[in-house]
Amino acid sequence: MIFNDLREFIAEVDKRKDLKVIEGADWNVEIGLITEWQMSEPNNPLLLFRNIKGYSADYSIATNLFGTPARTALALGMDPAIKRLDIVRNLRDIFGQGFATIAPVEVEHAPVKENIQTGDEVDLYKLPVPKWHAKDGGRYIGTGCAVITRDPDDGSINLGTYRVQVHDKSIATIYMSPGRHGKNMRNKYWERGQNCPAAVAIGMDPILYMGSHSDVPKGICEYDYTGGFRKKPVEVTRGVATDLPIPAMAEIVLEGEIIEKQTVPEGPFGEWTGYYASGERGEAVFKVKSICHRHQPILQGNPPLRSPYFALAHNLRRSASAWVDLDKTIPGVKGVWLLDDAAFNMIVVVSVEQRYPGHAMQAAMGIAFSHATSYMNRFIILVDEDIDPSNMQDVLWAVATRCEPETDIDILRGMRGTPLDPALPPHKRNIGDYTHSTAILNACRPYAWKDQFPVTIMSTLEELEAVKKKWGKLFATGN
Ligand SMILES: Cc1cc2nc3c(=O)[nH]c(=O)nc-3n(C[C@H](O)[C@H](O)[C@H](O)COP(=O)(O)O)c2cc1C
Ligand SMILES: [Mn+2]
Repeated sequence: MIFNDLREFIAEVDKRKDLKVIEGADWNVEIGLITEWQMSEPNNPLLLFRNIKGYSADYSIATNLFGTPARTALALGMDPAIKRLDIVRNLRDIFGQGFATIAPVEVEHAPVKENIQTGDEVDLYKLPVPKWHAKDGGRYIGTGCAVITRDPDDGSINLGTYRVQVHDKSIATIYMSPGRHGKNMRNKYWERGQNCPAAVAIGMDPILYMGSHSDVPKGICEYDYTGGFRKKPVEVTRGVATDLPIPAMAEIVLEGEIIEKQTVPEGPFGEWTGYYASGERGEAVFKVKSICHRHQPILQGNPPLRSPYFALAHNLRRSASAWVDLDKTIPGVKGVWLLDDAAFNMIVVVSVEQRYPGHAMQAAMGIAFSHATSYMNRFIILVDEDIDPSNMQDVLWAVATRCEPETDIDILRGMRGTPLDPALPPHKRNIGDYTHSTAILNACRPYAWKDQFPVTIMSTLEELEAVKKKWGKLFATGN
């Protein structure tokens, strides 16, 4: 099933009885707290906040959109009953085979333009913008968003999910990390002494959202990527205050210009690492010139939390991309998994069926090299084929019983990092050295004496299935 906008997705989730409506919550931290609490519960529902304190009933906020593997699968057009590692396997197949991109189509019917405010009518506080985490420096309208910019040289369009803070009725900021495509485009305008036109779409169909925060190579527009992935073009319409193509089915779109010489303090913000690590800095003003929104707009909120399921398939998609990279050169890779509870890339597990000396280490080098995992990856854990890399109990058992520290740990230094790294020492931060080290924990049975390694007491899947078949009835619920 492919969703054309956020509402269709929410309606389908509701139909599946996986939606919770919350009335009367406060935009000031409370909605963030409820989201954090719910995300840590098993089988947590999608949250739709209505009648937000101090706001008209016309505005609502949706959070925890992709908080379970089932909703993640649904959003990706897969069977919600699928196992997490199978989502990765499916994505590996999609990425491995490759898909043709499909350009967006410009449409007449653009619900996002149902309500338009320009000039003095612009007031970002008319929207129930949440303060997500207690120590955030302010209210963030952009987390479930896509920032749209055009390259002034070649006219190409980029979409990126960058956090957007509100500072005044028509003043916001967009924080882009070094190297982001949107930032490179913005800087090109500034080098010419011009302001950078930008549009921020908030609330959109799940795959467009995923496209916006995926590592889509430079030169490929995220609209085209999304169209290719969905096998259906994204519908766009000309902007109101800019001539940027904006998603016709988006809930809300802000348009305006990013101005180099005007800055305001941005941050701190609760980040994906689970810390407020990058602090408060000066950031260029995004002067908002128009707000478009649908009737009864739904503000999409994806505040970073310690669970990676705040975004859509971020860790699953990267696991799949790294797996595709490994498959190109290394045989016997049985699975790649970015540990859910370990802040995306920070711990990557690879399961490999060892076929020759050095095979496992070669897989570790692949992870260190892959574009999907070469960033902010502190641990690579290598496990044998009998270990499910997505099962933390399995992985920890393998580390405890097969990784002998003196011989099975290696350290790579000067690896690619970020100012968002909470463990970056002050002396390195001060000189802009954002590198870190990566430990490789080889928890595979040593290849050379693998066959002499003690046999595990675990029963085989077949043995377990057989016993379940014979005795399962006795344990079935209701008996
Ligand atoms: C919820 C969420 C928030 C994000 N916030 C930021 C951000 O504030 N700044 C940033 O540079 N990247 C942020 N990212 C990561 C970028 O969206 C991602 O790296 C994307 O690929 C960038 O697109 P680009 O390569 O076209 O620049 C965020 C991702 C998600 C899912
Ligand atoms: Mn891009």
